[in-house]
Amino acid sequence: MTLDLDASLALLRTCKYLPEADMTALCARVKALLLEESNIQPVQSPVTVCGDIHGQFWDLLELLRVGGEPPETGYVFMVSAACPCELAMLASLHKVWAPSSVQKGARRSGGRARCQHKYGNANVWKACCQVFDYLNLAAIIDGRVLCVHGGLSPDVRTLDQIRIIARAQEVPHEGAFCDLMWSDPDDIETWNVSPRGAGWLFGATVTKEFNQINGLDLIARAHQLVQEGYKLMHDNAIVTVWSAPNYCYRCGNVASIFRVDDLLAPGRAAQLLPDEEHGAEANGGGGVGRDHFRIFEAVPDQDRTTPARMNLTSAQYFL
Ligand SMILES: [Mn+2]
Repeated sequence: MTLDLDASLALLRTCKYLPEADMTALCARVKALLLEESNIQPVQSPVTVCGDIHGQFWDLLELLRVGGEPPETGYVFMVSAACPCELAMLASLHKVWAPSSVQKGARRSGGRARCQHKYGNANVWKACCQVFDYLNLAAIIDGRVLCVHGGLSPDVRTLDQIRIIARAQEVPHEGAFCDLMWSDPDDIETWNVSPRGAGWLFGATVTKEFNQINGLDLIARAHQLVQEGYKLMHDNAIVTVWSAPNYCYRCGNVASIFRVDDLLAPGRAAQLLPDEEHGAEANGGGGVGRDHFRIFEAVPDQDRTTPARMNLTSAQYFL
């Protein structure tokens, strides 16, 4: 059968499940595209970078409203914990529709029962798992901004070391692949154990050295709730982007998306005024300021229907 992408996307946007045949066909199509892609998918600016959305489906629609609709706007999603509806939406944005990149960090857990209940079998669940397994590990924008879900690893010094990781598997419990998914920047110099029990805490020296060795201006990552939606750290060498407003519908935070455009290009950074709040005078992504971030809030309760809440129980695992 032929998959009608426009009709499927229209249905998905009402937060309805696709018929099983359409869902598995969509997953197969996305998997075929992902198979051809690098662990670090090259992306050109202008592009909009998004962090965790955690199954807050109606807020994903709000994100697209604020950020611009694909295919006119390209996206990099540094997601984790996708639910089927959200996954299909992201998947259909990914290449099938727009120059988007959706990264690994998405997990298998927490959707099987729903798929089983809805479809009466695990076929959609299995198809989704295959998409999760083939998602990229990272994206790189104009060769200068690395996008990764978590952060850095003591086992990874160069981008080429990321490019040779065997990614077609569930996230391992340790090692470079695991660290890229779950590490966090911290106010330390080098490395420390992570309270998450997976990945590492890494400091400013680590970030700056990694950027210098690999010719990067900036690392964009997600994975940590930020009340203000984004947070620049390590003298603007790394930024956390958080895109789930009022996380779990109780954290009271705003969300952000990060617009990467030619303002980040070499030579343009110096023309920007320093960002007063974050102090952009230092090295790293010196040209990054608050103008690059769009802040948005959660869709009001009355504008969400029940399916959007279906991921709440699985949303708590790690941020
Ligand atoms: Mn996460």
